[in-house]
Amino acid sequence: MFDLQNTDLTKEDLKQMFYSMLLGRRLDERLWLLNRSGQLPFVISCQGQEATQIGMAFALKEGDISAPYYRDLAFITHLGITPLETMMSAFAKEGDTSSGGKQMPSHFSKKSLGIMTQGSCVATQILHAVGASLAFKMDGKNQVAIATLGEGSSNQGDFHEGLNFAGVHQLPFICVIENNDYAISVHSSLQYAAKKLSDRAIGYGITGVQVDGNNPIAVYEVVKAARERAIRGEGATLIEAMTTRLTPHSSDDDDQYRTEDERANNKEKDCLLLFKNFLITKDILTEKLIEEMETNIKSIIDDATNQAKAAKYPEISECLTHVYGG
Ligand SMILES: Cc1ncc(C[n+]2csc(CCOP(=O)(O)OP(=O)(O)O)c2C)c(N)n1
Ligand SMILES: [Mg+2]
Repeated sequence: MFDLQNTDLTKEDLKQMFYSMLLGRRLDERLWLLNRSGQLPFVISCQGQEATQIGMAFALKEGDISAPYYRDLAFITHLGITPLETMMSAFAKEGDTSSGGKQMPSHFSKKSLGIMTQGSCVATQILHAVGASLAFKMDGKNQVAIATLGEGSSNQGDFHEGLNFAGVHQLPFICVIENNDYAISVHSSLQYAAKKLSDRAIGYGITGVQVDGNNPIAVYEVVKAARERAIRGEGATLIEAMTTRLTPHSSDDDDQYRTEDERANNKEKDCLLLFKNFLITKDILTEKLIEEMETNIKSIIDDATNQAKAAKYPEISECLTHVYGG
């Protein structure tokens, strides 16, 4: 399933890809441990979607704008939101760079990294990112805006409006659907009747591509090609990455709507294990190197956890800063 012939990724890049996927996974796992031991109120996971997220992160360039969704922990960590900042957000501490400890966790944003602020209503980020791509076009900048969302969210009106507008104006915009087959408990067979969501691109007059979301190299290649088309003035791309959600929807979901068999089969589709085995077969990774990565990552996550636990909560007087109400 992995193809090294048609990629410009070097062995070092592939190692770095694996490291970023591993960091995302271990950080996510730590958040669950903290939740299950009663220390954190809420977790929503990237587990199973790291290959898609790191593939697309590798294809972006400095100055691009991204509007991620709540599952994109591996993506935003690779872009530069640190594990410490993630922990500050999870513990609702003042040092949370997304909201100063006020927003729910996983509403990622950081201005200096071009990561737009996001709301909780799914698919609204499409409109924001399309707006950013319009600004890039008007300013004559060689940059793209990228938005991600789940397949369930792609049935919202905002998705249609955003992609239609991007198609009409040939904007440098990339939309990545992380299709994990579920919208909370609702299976994709009850979400849409289309064979492929990427086919919706035809209706917007843009390019549509479906890709194996368990393969970071393939995702990198399609996002890189989409970026190059956008920079050449050839408009937007809709990418549908087929992934697997390895956890329940969130820490408040018990996942009982999936059978034991389905959950067991999902483990065989774990992108981290598939990529690891491939890189070992190709002598790009060794068990020793993976051990070193694990040790390094554990120490980064331990430090982030301890520092965030010890950090200050925001002042009560800050409660309504940047909060708007009708
Ligand atoms: C407009 C809107 N409707 C409903 C919700 C509640 N909600 C949050 S996540 C979610 C499921 C989204 O599923 P999908 O888009 O497939 O993303 P996934 O969680 O599977 O990655 C829903 C219904 C919401 N946040 N916003
Ligand atoms: Mg989904």
